[in-house]
Amino acid sequence: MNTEKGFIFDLDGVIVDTARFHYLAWKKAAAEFNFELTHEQNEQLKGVSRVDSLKKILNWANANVSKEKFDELAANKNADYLTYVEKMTEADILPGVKEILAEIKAANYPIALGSASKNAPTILEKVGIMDMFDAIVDGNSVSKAKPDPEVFLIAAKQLNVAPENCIVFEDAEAGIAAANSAQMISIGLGNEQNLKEADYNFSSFTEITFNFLKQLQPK
Ligand code: B16
Ligand code: MG
Repeated sequence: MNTEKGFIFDLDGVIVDTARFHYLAWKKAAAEFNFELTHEQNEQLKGVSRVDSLKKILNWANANVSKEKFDELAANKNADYLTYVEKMTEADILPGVKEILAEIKAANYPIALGSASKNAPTILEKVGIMDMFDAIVDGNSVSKAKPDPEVFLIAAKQLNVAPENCIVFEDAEAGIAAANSAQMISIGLGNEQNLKEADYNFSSFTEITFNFLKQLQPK
């Protein structure tokens, strides 16, 4: 393995577009306490853990629920979300992702997943790219959510690559903040306006060449 560099991929919004499924499922959950979740609010839930997402929604709704109801809302939301995940296939992988993963792998650099999602392994299996990853660090293995750098630091450790030599792909502001505070090279994917703190910005993997990634140096 060439540990001069390591590559860490976020999942939702980077490898697959599951934000729309989260939105549909949260919308249904919020309707239970008569709150209409907007698209703009959903944007703020990107990269945020399930529990913290529900806390934010309840806060926006000015709603208070018991611990039991909170757990029930979160469980129902996840069950609903999984009905969408169940239908995912390889075709749901975002453009350019498989190509870049293959090039990184062919050059023998290690690859990790660094996601807030507890459903990450299920999703990677569904879309058929689990075997591309040397390490999976997800919502099941971290105690501190992004923007804390924990998820990416654990990933770097598992890849046996120094944090400053890791390159992180992220679509969320909290994820870019986490990568920067881990001293890693951050690449923002998607709306540049929301990801101003990223070291580099691209709208999609189809714009990123392997040569560009290969020449990146620690900041
Ligand atoms: P789950 P990422 C994040 O994944 C999503 O962006 C966020 O919207 C979601 O609430 C979170 O995972 C938790 O997901 O309910 O599946 O555990 O972008 O960090 O890959
Ligand atoms: Mg994301």
